[in-house]
Amino acid sequence: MAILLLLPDTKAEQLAGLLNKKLAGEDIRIWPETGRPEEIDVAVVWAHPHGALKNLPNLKLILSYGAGVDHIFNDPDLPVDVPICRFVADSLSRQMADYVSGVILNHRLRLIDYREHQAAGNWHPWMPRRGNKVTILGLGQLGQATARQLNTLRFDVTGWSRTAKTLDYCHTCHGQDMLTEAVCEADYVVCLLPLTEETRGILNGTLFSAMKKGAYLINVGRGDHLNENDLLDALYQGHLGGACLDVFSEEPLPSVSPLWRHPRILITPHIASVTDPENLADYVVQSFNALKQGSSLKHLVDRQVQY
Ligand code: NDP
Ligand code: OXD
Repeated sequence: MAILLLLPDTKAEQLAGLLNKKLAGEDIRIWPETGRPEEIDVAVVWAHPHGALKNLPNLKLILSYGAGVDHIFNDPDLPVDVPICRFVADSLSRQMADYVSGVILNHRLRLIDYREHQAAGNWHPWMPRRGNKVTILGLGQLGQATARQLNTLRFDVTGWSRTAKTLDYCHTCHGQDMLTEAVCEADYVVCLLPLTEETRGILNGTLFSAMKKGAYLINVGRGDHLNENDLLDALYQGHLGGACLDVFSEEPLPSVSPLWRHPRILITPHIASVTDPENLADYVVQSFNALKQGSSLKHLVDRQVQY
């Protein structure tokens, strides 16, 4: 059984080093040094070259290097019957909850505004912003961890999902019919949805009009959830108060993008929650062993709904 790593940058070498220790004696290969394609059973992928998986005739499992799997479904030649599993870890949930809480507290306390005042030597105290209602679009692994943390910080949290849920730390609603209701009273709207056919472009002018004047948007889902021009319009018209964006349709964000220079947009380079290679290696080992032993795989993706 061989594991093929199809990962960008230095991720493949790093993961191969860890797997060679944790799975001593197993056959770990780094794309494009595939060797005999029929020997590959497992592929660990992040934004892999399209078509690369279809040439692996005995592939039994595709593992995503991250929580999102939209990069896998983007491949028009994705093998149709190979199970896909995605990375789920406490470290990812914790980082995301910290990031979103940090952005909200930063905005609420106006820390960025004070930094500008500091540069001008301007002593000017403000009261913290009052709004404490947060709506999280997406109540999965990351959305729930974020909702739980914001609840402990005494925010009033609402979560929106595809299917109904009852949670003791946030109000819940679900389905397209309840989207307006979910966002209309929020001071902060956080997108923690997976990118699917249903969610692409969901952060658009219609949603922004349903949001309260002055509300703040945080997009940590995917760049293609957001219509950037609609966001710029909503900010220009003074309807939205500001936005924090961690993900973009094109990454790195091109230097010509007007988002870079907007005074009410905070940009971070897709770092809200980063895969820890050590945790990921443990997950690959666990999945590889489950496959070998014929036991059930964890964090299987439902191809019907694409997450
Ligand atoms: P999960 O699959 O655990 O949760 C997805 C949530 O979205 C679920 O609550 C699901 O509803 C909901 N959802 C899906 N489709 C719809 C829909 N059409 N309408 C309403 N709700 C919907 O994902 P994670 O929480 O693990 O991750 C979410 C996303 O975060 C990833 O897909 C990725 O894009 C992004 N991400 C970003 C990172 C960053 O650094 N910026 C890092 C990691 C992930 P239900 O519960 O009913 O199924
Ligand atoms: C992920 C990401 O999906 O880093 O894990 O965006």
